[in-house]
Amino acid sequence: MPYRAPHIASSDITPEPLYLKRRELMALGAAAALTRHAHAAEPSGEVLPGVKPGAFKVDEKPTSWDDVTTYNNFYEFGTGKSDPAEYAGKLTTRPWTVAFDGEIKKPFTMGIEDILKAFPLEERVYRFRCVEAWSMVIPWVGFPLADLIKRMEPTSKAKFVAFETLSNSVQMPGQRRPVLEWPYVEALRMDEAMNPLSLLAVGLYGRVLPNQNGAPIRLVTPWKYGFKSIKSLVKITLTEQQPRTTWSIMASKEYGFYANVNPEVDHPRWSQAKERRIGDFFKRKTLPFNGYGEHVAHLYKGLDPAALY
Ligand SMILES: Nc1nc2c(c(=O)[nH]1)N[C@H]1C(S)=C(S)[C@@H](COP(=O)(O)O)O[C@H]1N2
Ligand SMILES: [Mo]
Repeated sequence: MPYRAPHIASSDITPEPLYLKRRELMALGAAAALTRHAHAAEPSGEVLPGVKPGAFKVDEKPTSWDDVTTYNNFYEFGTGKSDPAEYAGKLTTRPWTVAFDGEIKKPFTMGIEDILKAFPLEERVYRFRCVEAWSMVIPWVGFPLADLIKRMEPTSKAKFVAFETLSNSVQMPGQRRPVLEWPYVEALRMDEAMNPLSLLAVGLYGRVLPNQNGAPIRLVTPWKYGFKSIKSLVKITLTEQQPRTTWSIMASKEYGFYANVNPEVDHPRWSQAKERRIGDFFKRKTLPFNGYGEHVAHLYKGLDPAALY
């Protein structure tokens, strides 16, 4: 039987009678959600000091703290949407060290506290579109990836930026199962990484990033599908060759290197034309580059758009 990647939009594969049942269930779920939101949790956790308003802020209602922190993809803690919130408490994020190496002047490491001191933090409210056709609006706290890359002092051979998540099957029980090849790895082309939109996030809603969202530091590239936004980073490497990336290793026909949000290029198993904004009932149209085309479309001039999924 051919391998079926676990990234599945269930409404697109469920047979019709079951789907109708699901819709009834969803109506019940919506009623439950209303009750839940009547006393919805306020943002919690340690407040990050000195956060300035940032350059990019979409004028759309942010997704609730509850939804952003309980509906997650973080397969190191299980493949269910509630698994990361349930199990990521085991992750130890202090002390935490990130290694910088590859095509740079001299390899070095930095502790998370020093990273927080070295880079001024700003808030950016970004749209976030998962390849599974759901989306959120998230008020991140972080700093531009470009600032960190400048500090790495790239050599002239540095063409790509590779990212690696922590490898620790004691703290990350999902890594005991071969759901993906571990550790999770992702990468950007150097000009994508240097684009002002590329963010290293350390917080949410003005608070320290919850573990389930990729503490203590994760990438956010809002014009790309969510899987590019790799969590809990321990290593950043500049390379000359295009690095391997987790989802393209897993299912190369379904997930490419660029992973730019494109409503016109369907996933082989479902449409990417629309998305469900978490918290909304009706679907909305997905925008090219997730609405960030004016900032990033120039990066892909001359490349076949179908090759950019
Ligand atoms: N290490 C790691 N990073 C990851 C993932 C993962 O499973 N492991 N899932 C990706 C996917 S598919 C999405 S949609 C986003 C989800 O981020 P969020 O839970 O903060 O919304 O994280 C991405 N980064
Ligand atoms: Mo995703």
